[in-house]
Amino acid sequence: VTGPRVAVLSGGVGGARFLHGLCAELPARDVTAVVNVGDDFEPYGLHVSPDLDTVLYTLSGLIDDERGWGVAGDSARALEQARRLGDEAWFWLGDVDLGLHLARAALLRSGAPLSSATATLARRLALELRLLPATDDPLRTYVGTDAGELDFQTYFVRRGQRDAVRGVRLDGVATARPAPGVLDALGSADLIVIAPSNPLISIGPILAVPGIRSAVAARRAATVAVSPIVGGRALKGPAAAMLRSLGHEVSPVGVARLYADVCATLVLDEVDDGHAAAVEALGVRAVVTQTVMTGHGGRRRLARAVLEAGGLRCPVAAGP
Ligand code: FO1
Repeated sequence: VTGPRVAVLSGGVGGARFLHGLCAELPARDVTAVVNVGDDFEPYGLHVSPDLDTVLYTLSGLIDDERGWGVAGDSARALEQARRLGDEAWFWLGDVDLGLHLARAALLRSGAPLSSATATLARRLALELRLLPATDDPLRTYVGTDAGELDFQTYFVRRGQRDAVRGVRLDGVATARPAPGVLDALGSADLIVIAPSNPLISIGPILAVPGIRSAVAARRAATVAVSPIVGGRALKGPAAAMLRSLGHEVSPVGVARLYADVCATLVLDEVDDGHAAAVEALGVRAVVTQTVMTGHGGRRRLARAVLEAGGLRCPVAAGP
């Protein structure tokens, strides 16, 4: 017997935490995550896929919950040695995380596309959800700033998000193809969820892969988005500043405008109750609930609220 199938478009921390709650509410094998790869980066000759790895580490319990990325308690002996040997090593890769990257590098070098390397890593970490990169093709986010155009990790990590964002360019997007399984998952899901991730640099690059936005739009009635903006702020990351500097309203209304063609429902936080009418005026149903994922209970609560907003009842008894 299979339960409802859910496909989730996800970036890093917010999406991973939502997926963690969802996989406690539904059998994880019925969940497919379609994950942003625009942040991917090749330091030290390795392929780092931060959003995929944040999902892998969050769902396997290895995550450093405070930072939201990397492995809890990881050491940095390899990186320190690289620095002693003259490498700037500004991108932090812990020793345990480095181990995952060595395994991924071996899989990719043997000819596996990113999607099958990811499936292998997920299986080896005993994850049951289906974890898909949005695309196997190179798609890289570049950020236009007053200091020039920067690759995403130079903007995000090296320069600490200090530059005002004037534009976002997705290199390679025109020829990127959805990874195997993505369009099938979107077409056959009972519910599609757009996780509370940055609409511009996490969800944007997924929807921009030719074929994905139209596949979600074709399932608009079955798609529920969760606003990552709560009370005029992003819970994590630069979404608020980025929306503002690119001329979007920093509220669930601004989010609803970006998603109005792909989702029929937006879940927004109680503190934004006053925005519900303006969201609905855009033709998007507003569901108001507590969206802040405090602790594992908060992740599960949000997952249940989203399943309910999507018209699905949870087969698993409501937990804490
Ligand atoms: N974020 C940082 O702020 N500094 C880092 O040195 C850093 C290293 C890193 C390594 C692996 C990984 O999976 C994520 C890492 N992140 C780091 C986070 C990452 O850059 C961002 O969280 C995402 O790209 C934004 O979604």
